[in-house]
Amino acid sequence: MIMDVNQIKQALPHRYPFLLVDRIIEIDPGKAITGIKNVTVNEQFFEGHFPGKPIMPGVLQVEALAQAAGVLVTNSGIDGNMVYFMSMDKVKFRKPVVPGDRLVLKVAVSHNRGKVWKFKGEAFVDESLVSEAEFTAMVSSEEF
Ligand code: BDE
Repeated sequence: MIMDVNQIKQALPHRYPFLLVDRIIEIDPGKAITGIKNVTVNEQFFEGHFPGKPIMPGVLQVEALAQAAGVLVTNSGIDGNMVYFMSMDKVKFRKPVVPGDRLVLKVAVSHNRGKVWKFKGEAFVDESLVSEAEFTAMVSSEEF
């Protein structure tokens, strides 16, 4: 394990019920990161999505990928930075994610020119790709 949840909370401002990364298991600083989100039956969103048919919202899977990207930026040797997500493209939700699934969040930097960073994110359960997205963030120490 590279980062536990307390270390992740030092890197990200997100908190319950919106912190969606439990653990970081691999980092290639400035290049790639692998995080884990353990999906439990007790997730607040399962109350409403959907009653009697718990499925993790795909938009929260891409949020989890974006959070993992945020941790990657904070581990890239530039400190005091904020990460502002600006766009997502080529988003695909391929399989339902259900209670008990272990989401493996893989994010790689695909472009980094100054403040503009682009990422490719893929979420897996076991060996299956369940969702994916490309997304862009502005990295800056200034307020947006
Ligand atoms: C979601 C994302 C990617 N691939 C498949 C799915 C999926 O199976 N969604 N299913 C939603 C769903 C919602 C309700 Br309400 C329902 O009664 C049932 Br039967 C469903 O499959």
